[in-house]
Amino acid sequence: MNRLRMLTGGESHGPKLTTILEGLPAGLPLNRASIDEMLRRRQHGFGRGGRQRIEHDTVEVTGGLRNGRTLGSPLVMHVENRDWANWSEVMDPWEVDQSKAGERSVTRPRPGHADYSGGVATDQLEDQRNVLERASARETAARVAAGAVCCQLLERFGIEMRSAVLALGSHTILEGAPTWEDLAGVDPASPLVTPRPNDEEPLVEAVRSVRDEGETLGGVVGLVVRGMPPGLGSYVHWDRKLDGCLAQAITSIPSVKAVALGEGLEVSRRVGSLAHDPFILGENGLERTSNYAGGLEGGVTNGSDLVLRAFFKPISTLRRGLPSVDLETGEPGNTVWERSDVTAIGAAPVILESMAALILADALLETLGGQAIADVDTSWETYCARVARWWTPKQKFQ
Ligand code: EPS
Repeated sequence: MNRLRMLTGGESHGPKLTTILEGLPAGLPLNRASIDEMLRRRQHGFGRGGRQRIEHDTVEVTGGLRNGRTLGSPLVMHVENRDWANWSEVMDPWEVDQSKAGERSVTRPRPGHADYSGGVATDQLEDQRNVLERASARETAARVAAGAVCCQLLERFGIEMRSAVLALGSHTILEGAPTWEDLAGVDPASPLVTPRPNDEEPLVEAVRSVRDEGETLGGVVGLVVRGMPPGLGSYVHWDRKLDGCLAQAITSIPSVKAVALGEGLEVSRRVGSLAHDPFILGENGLERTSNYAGGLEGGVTNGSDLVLRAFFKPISTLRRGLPSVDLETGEPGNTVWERSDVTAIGAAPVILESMAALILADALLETLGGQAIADVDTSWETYCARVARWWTPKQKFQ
């Protein structure tokens, strides 16, 4: 990212998670309820573990904001870990209660988690809790706080998002890349946040059945962004191409093992004439008869809806355990289960929105420049005027 920087800190069972988001223009009004609403959506979903009954994630801001407007200084946000109260003796930053630490220590790495690989990297294999506390997907709460802020910046310029669970395990609700209209029916309060809330019962049943077997499930999540102007990103350098930046941000979400841009998976099996999006001159300027590219060509937005899918592996903490080796004794043994989600797929749509919003807000600010929101607004008007012959914004900002 060239304009924004996001850093998160904190462990899953530490006192709190912290996000620092730097590079926002000064004077941007922020709505606290919208941030809390996205944090609430991240806690949602049928199949989540007991932790979500303990936590009530809300944002606390300690820097970079005054009277509801950004100051241009780093925005510092926190999300409290209520579960800290149950872990303070073994997670104390200065002095861990050694009589209790042993029963919480982890010596058999869970396949699929960072326990082994992260333990090797940081020489912490003797107690992999030192790794898993940070590698836990709880960290996504800190990302969602930043993503929610970025969404508010994008909304100012008429850029909106829709996201949903498209598949859970082998149950597919929506095949292929979603369109904006496909995701119109999403009810964020439905058990599994699919585009067809009335058809979710078999999915709920699937979660119940794998839960009874001590198993876990992953799935596919789709995102459509409407209102992105053409010309954001760059075709010039590999590390500035927007498709590459989005793919990096999205594959960094815990459990994501693949990402598809537009109909990237499907077009790989077609001939060229059925894989690209013809231009036509329509009523609203330059239009396309399809959107296989998912709004990105050459690493640059093309004015079509931005479409992507993320593929989540099943949660790697299984109640039934997975074969492992105790690295202290060298003895084989199954992984230990404490508590975990059967599936966290219900949380995935808002996490996907958040990471995409971060990258897209960065791209927008890079193109528009400006340290004051008034200058960003002026630059937006100039930009829209320049591309007006080809593209019209969905809505004008106030
Ligand atoms: C999570 C909190 C964690 C896990 C889950 C996500 O809490 P705990 O470890 O206390 O149960 O439920 O983390 C993982 C899925 C993972 O693989 O680490 C949360 O708040 O999202």
